[in-house]
Amino acid sequence: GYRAFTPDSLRPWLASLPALAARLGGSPQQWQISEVGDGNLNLVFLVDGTDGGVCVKQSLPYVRVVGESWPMPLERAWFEYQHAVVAGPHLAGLIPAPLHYDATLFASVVALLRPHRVLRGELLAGQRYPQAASAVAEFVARSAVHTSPLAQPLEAVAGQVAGFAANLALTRVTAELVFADPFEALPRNRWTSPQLDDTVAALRANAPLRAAVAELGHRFLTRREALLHGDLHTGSVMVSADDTRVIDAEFALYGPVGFDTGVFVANLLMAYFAQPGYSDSDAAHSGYADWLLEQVAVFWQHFARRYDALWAAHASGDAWPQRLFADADGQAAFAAGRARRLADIYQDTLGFAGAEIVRRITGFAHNADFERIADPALRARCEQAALALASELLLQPQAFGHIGAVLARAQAQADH
Ligand code: SR1
Ligand code: MG
Repeated sequence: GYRAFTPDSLRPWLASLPALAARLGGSPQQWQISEVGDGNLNLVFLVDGTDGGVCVKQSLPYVRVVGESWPMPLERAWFEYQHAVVAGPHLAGLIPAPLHYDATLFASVVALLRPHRVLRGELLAGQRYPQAASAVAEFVARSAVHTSPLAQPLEAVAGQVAGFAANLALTRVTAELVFADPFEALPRNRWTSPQLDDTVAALRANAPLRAAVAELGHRFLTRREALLHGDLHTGSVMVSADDTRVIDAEFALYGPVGFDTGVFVANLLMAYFAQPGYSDSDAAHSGYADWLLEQVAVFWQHFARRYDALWAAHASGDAWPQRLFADADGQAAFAAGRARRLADIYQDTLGFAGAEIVRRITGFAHNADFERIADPALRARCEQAALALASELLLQPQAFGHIGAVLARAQAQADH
């Protein structure tokens, strides 16, 4: 039956699996095992053997940071593994290789990423990873095309849509924490600076803003465009100097592509808005805030270019809908159709980014970017600037005709 691992109980379990034991090498007593889970939900063990390493992630039957009072079904580990099975073949070099899944222990094993570190921590430390934003964009673009009817037979997509629709517990978490809770007086909402009380009250009282979030929530739950990561924040990305991997796809679902792009854009923007809180760091004096903002454009432009190219590359296949454009005369119409679709994803990206910023500052699950700013007044100013941009993204996404307009507005709000 299920039991939560400890480093001591994990060792014999790994030793009983020949392929994993061989990968680790040496004797089990030589393996270095540490539990490093710092997310909201799970246990995460890093295991270094003499020859290689693995990472073991196991579901707990509750939300880790809350405890047993917030039960959470164990199956989320299965959906993360299924994401690697379904999307993994299209994501070579962008996710860790899946190695094993145990359906009784709700534990998955993937290749250990060394010397990678979590992108969020690296951005907090003022480090630059010039390839990270485009690698994450590549991850989203490949997922968006290859898991959708643009590249797959309808029958295959329908089976996957149905399979991931069962990832209900985590889909509900997102639906509630992003698209509902921040706008209600609930005990699990919090904001860390009393200076935000009036701002939060104004957000909650803003009827057009509530309507915009409700519309986005509806889209999140009803648009089955492609297989999403579902929680693509900067803590879901591991980086080294020359390699970037997306991890933690336990929230995977079929949904609107703009949700993944929006969440990542929001988290880059929040790293940017938090910068005044780190004004003593070396990075603050070397244009680091500007570099962070540039990464938003790098991310969006890479995504848009690759989504368009990957879709166009399937034009000669029999997947829907490009069959209509297969003849030479249809090429201009095909290109125009792709541009319209990208414009649609762009608008979604802005709205979902706004919703993600609001919930990370006023809801249950916060970001270290703001949380680590010790001075409450300074933290509140950073958060208020981010919330001001978020409101604009939610209320007037059509005012941001291109990604440069978002960057300009972010800079204006930060300088305000
Ligand atoms: C109860 S889980 C809270 C949050 O943690 C995850 O990383 C997701 O972002 C979720 O919304
Ligand atoms: Mg996670």
